[in-house]
Amino acid sequence: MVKNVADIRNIAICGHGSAGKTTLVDQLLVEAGAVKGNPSVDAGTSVCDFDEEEKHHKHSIEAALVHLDHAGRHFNLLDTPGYPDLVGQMIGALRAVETALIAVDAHSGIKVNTRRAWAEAGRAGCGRIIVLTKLDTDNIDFAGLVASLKETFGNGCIPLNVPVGLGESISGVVNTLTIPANIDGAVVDPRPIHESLVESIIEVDEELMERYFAGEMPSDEELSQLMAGAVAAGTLTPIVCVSAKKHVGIAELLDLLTIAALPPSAVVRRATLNGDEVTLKPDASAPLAAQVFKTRIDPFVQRLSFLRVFAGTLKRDATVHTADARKGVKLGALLEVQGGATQPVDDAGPGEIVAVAKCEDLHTGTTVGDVQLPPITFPTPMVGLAVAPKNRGDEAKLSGALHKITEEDRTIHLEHDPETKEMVITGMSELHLLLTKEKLKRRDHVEIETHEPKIPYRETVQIDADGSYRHKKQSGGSGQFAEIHARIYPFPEGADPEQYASKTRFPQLKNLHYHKAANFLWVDTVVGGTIPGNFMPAIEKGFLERLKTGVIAGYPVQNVCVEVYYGKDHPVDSNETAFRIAASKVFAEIFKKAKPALLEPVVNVHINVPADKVGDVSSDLAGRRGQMVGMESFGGSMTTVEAKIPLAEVTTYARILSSMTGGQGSFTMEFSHYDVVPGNIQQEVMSKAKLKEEED
Ligand SMILES: Nc1nc2c(ncn2[C@@H]2O[C@H](COP(=O)(O)OP(=O)(O)O)[C@@H](O)[C@H]2O)c(=O)[nH]1
Ligand SMILES: [Mg+2]
Repeated sequence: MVKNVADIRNIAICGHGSAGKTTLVDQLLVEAGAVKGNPSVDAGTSVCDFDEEEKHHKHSIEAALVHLDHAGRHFNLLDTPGYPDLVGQMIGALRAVETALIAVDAHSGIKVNTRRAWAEAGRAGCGRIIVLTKLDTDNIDFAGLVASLKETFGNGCIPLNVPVGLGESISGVVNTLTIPANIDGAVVDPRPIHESLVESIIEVDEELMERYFAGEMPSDEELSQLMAGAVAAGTLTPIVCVSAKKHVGIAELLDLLTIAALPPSAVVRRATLNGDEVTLKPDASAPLAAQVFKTRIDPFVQRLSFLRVFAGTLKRDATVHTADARKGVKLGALLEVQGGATQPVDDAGPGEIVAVAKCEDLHTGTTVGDVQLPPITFPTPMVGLAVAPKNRGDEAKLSGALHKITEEDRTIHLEHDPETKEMVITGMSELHLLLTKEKLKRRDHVEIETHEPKIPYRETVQIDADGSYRHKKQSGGSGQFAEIHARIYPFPEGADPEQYASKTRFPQLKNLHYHKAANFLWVDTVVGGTIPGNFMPAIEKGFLERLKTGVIAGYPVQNVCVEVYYGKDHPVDSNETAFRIAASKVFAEIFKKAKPALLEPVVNVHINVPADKVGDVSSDLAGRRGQMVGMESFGGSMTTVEAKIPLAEVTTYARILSSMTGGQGSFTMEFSHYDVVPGNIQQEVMSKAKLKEEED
């Protein structure tokens, strides 16, 4: 039997690492009677951190799904890892829920990943609730914390309860919606909070607002009913207080989630059907629309695909339609998931989250049903490592294991470098790659060797140049002959190829060919058939080969335009191979003349550090060719420094930052743009490439 969609609440628990998210979820399960015993992250008995890697590291690595029932509601909770490098797990989880419960450690306050969670939740259209955790720890400035939350995330951030006692002496919480008679020991007065709470809630109901300003107080009942609407609209971001360790505020949090978390119908889900946009109805009898938001590959049950149903009903053993597979996909069993445990179910209706085992046709992002849900966009990883198995003969095993990992983690990319014949894995950071390496060893039993992170440089030109190449070969019977004259130009990023290749620039323009991925344009302005038109495809082939292998240091070429304007052929000896070779050679020839340069990726970094370390961090950044963009402080003792910096300078930044800040700093980075590498560094990269060539 499918569950009543109005009773379902799907919540992702997000926020910075070590904020106490997993401990909180464990305690919510205990409170609701969904699990027995007293699970603990530290003891390795957590319901959510059940994976071997997680037990080993004592923190979450993957998003974990659990469920509980409370006050007539069915809650699905997705506990996500808090490390910025593992943000892919959070992004997938947010697709499956309507509410993000953002954990903020009351002791250390807002951190980089708190803001990331806030932003990603907003992008996913989720309502946001903040939970202040670890209120039993020392040195907590409750009022200051609330003020900094308001400052950072807006005035809608209002406590739904306040602690009674702080630190060791915390003994409970006092509700600010229904204020009890006895408020002794509350760390701040709940009454003024009540007022702003009421005002933020009634903002979503005009009639109530009129009554309120006419002097009539809405009832607590009325306010409770509107609360989820206010969270959905963003006029209210409830702040709820807990100490999971002391099990304080847990029952109250469950009650508050019951009224403040969004039901599935509160988030409008759009999809496309045959190119038209449609709105999905969370109706069990509607056509099926579900999406895989996470894939887990388990040593025992093998592949588990986690699906969120948005419309219609998913049935066990059904054959379903997916956009990627041409034929129907047979599903097999449906599983209800409680951490590491699963239980078969017959069906899953709108709002529900289930897993499907061993279905190779389902991948993270796959839509199940006739419609197409928007893809889940994961950040592009930037830090690469060349990998090889430690034991010769493990190549196939390694390649299989790596494919599994890229299925599970969309922020790990895998490439074969055609140049070096190496396998390169790219991840979010050095730490992320290290976790991957450990997983390969422990789970898949393959040990790997890695080389220094590889920077994805690009080659380009900075001025125009002109040149020619004659390919001539006499071998036995027929020979080979082709001659090409060409010019090269820097082709700006974002330029429109049609506009660029105008008749004013190229009066004899016959044809243009544009390759978007490399931003490469080439034009044919040959007059009088000095190169017969039928060789043009071979010339293009030669260019494209050269584009991939580069000219000066073995990196792909981008942002150039080549004009082929003259040539010669031979009635017998000219053939496609000859023109292909000549094209590749003339390309290298003119490229070298055109002031070639290396381009390097530059990343945007947000670095969160204790305020007294800002000086150290910024002078270190300057030494790494970094450019400060700004600085922000959100109350508390932490400051966020924003900078642009070449990727090559930050491949091991996690380690550097940690030693500079005694482990208190954290950072996120994302790709910004490509920029020209300074001359001395270019020389270094080029001579390394040369050495490599000589070795081979
Ligand atoms: N003092 C205190 N410690 C806590 C509390 N909640 C969690 N912790 C500890 O903080 C550490 C990180 O907790 P965990 O739940 O794994 O955090 P997560 O990374 O946000 O999932 C563990 O050592 C927990 O025992 C709390 O309420 N009070
Ligand atoms: Mg955790």
